[in-house]
Formats: sequence, C-alpha cells, structure tokens
Amino acid sequence: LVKDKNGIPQLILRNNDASATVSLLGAQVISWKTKVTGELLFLSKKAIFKPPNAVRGGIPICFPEFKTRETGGENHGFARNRIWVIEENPPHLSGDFKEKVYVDLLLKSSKEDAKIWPHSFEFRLRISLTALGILDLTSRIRNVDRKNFSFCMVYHTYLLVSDIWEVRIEGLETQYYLDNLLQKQRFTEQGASLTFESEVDRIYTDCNNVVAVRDHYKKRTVIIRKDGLPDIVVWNPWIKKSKSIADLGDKEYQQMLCVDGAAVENPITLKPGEEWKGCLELSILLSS
Ligand code: TA6
Repeated sequence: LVKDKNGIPQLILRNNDASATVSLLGAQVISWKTKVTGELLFLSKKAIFKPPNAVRGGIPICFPEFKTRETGGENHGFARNRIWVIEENPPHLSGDFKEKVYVDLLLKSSKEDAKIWPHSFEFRLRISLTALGILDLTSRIRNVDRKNFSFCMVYHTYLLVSDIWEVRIEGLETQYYLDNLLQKQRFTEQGASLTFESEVDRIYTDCNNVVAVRDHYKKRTVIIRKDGLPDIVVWNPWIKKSKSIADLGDKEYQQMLCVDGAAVENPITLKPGEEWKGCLELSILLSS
C-alpha cells in the first residue's frame, strides 16, 4: 500500500510485465499497463483525488445509480466517492484465480449514505490481473436488508486512445441504443463500426457481451467482455461539453473514450439475502 498526496491508500497489482493501480477512493482502477502497450487507461491531468470528488479517469464504479435516478444524491451514485476497505477473507468466489494476482475490496452501507439511499448492502469487488495483462473486475452486490432494493451499476471505463478520430468500436452494429443527447430516443446502430466525430452519449441496451475498441494509430485493440451486465454506455464529451467539465482538460477528450459495461436501463432488483454478480474483462490484442 502506498498513499497518494491526499493520504488515500493506493495499491499496485503486478503480474509478470503487467500492472494495475487501484485507489481505495472508489475502489477505482486508475492505471492498467503492460510492458508492450504502456498505459491503457485514461486519467485526466486535472483529476482530483480528494473525497467527495470522483477521480476523472480509470474505471469509476458507479452504484447505486447512474445519473441521479431516484434520490437526487451524488451523480452516478456515491460508491465512487467513498473510501473502500480491503477484505482479507471474502466469501468464496467461484472461478480460477490461481495464476492471477488480485485484491478484494468492500463497501458497506453506512448511516450517512442511508440518508440518500436507504438500503443495507454489501458491495464486494475483486480486481484481478493475469500474467498476460488481462484485467478482470467482478462485482458482487448483496442485499442485507429486510426489503427489496433496486440499483444500477456501471464500470465507467475511460480508455486511453491515441486520437479519437483513429478509433472505432466493433460489435455494436445492429444493436439498439438510447441516445442521451436526443432525450433517450431509441435507434438501431447502422454502421459496420462506431466512429467518432462529435459528442456521443448512448446506452446500447441488452447488447452483445463482447466489443472491440480498435485503435488504428496505436495498432492495438482492447477487447471488452461483460457478463451479467446487459448494457454498454459509450461516451465522449467532445469540444463543448469538455469545456464545462472542471476536472477535464479542454483537449483531453481527444485521448479518451468511455465504453462501459453497465446495468443501467433496467435496474437490478434484489430480494433480502440475494446477491447479484457482474463482471468486466479487459484484454489486449496487438496488430502489426
Ligand atoms: O453516459 C455517460 C455519462 O453519464 C455522461 O452523460 C457524462 O455526464 C459522463 O457520464 C460523466 O459523468 P461524470 O459524473 O463522471 O462527470
């Protein structure tokens, strides 16, 4: 464990030539690197590492809301603004973790947060890294309350790209989406791949579990696999919106693209004692 300049603990997972840095503020992965590729996640030069701010970049964990759905609480939920704890002995998680380096983090409901979201929960996140640099995030959310609750959960994944003009997303063709820039009107993706030349803010609903983000200039593709998460949110703020975001440089939109595994369009409902699981896996393909 190391501490950042505001005293918030960070830890680094290392496996072979790959590494991932995790801040306990938000249980947020803020760096993901391999020797061959260098950094793969975007982190704003203006990012603020001080609660209650969320860190602009990496993979913020958005829970229990995306936007302010019902409570008028913090945008995209409070989980990304809280300090999580390391859990030494979490309940058993199925899967093969033998060759992986991982950490388990935990966020529990608090009296303070119950004022904006009055439900008792336990949110466990395992972040793991393989020797080939595959980054895997598994969320388990448990209802420890006496009544049902519903939530949204998003891995708000800021990928670092060479130049937004050089990037395309494959795997979303023919999929339905809601356009947040057009009052959530519903469309079908028409293109063979998704490219960028203006602001984009969409929710692809109940869509494919695998998409590829191809970066022509960097000659690499990030493969995003989701499991248990029906939707994918795609966001780039472009020029005008970027200027209104205090912790994002005016031109930084050119180097970032958010492609988020998400459960957002239809909130997940858990009965007392039930647990939900949602996974995100990020891997890299290099082209010559
Ligand atoms: O769909 C992605 C989105 O909700 C955008 O509308 C945009 O506001 C973005 O997330 C970032 O939100 P944030 O609260 O992190 O500034």
